[in-house]
Amino acid sequence: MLEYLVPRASSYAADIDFLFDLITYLVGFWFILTLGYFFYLIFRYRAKDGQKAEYITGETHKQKMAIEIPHYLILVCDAAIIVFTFIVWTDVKITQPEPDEEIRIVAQQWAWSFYHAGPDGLLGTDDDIARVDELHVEVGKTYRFHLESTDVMHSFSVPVFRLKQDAVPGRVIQGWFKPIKTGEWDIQCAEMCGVAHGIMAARIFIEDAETHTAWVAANAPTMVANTPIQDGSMIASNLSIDLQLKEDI
Ligand SMILES: [Cu+2]
Repeated sequence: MLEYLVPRASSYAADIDFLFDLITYLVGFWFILTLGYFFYLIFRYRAKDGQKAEYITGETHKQKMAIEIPHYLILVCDAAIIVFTFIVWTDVKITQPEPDEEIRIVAQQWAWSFYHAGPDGLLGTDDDIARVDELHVEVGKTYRFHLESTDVMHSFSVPVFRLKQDAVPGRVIQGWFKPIKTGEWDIQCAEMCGVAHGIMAARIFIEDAETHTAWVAANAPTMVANTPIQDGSMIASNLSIDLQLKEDI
């Protein structure tokens, strides 16, 4: 159902959806069972002609068991959720697979700057392609991103990836994703970051190898600044910025 509402476009999207499903089914099962039992008891022990509604103290062995057995079963369900969450968390957030390419993402009030590696496939070189609110990636490649913020806390959210990562001023946070489906999708800021937070959106373009290579070739900067910019207000580390970004801003 989640896939029907929001497609899965990353290698780990199905794992995240599995956790949502697991929690929904387990909580839903106990919710229906508990309320069903609750209303059954209300009906069963209600007041009738010549008989008062029964008051149960819950002190007999049988009554205690009716509480304790479901209690322990729910703890088992909790443990299952924790185990599966730990496995998925380790895969998505702890393990950092060897990337095919790297991307630098800079959040600011209220836009996203994306620095693509360019034709040489290396980030931080003169042929990097910088774009505002536009991220281009190739399907099937593993990407490591370096996420920064220049002002307040933001959150890099790509719903089709089931990816959400806070951007924290003063830190460079690494993460990864592997797109598995071509298309054009939303990127959102998922952290209240000021008056224009609601319109801090961008687009991700997941392209096949041919389209992506053509995009890189067509957009690689011809004139670049040779000296890394040291201005800490916009660029937190010593990566170069091309002229295209200045035009875009
Ligand atoms: Cu934001």
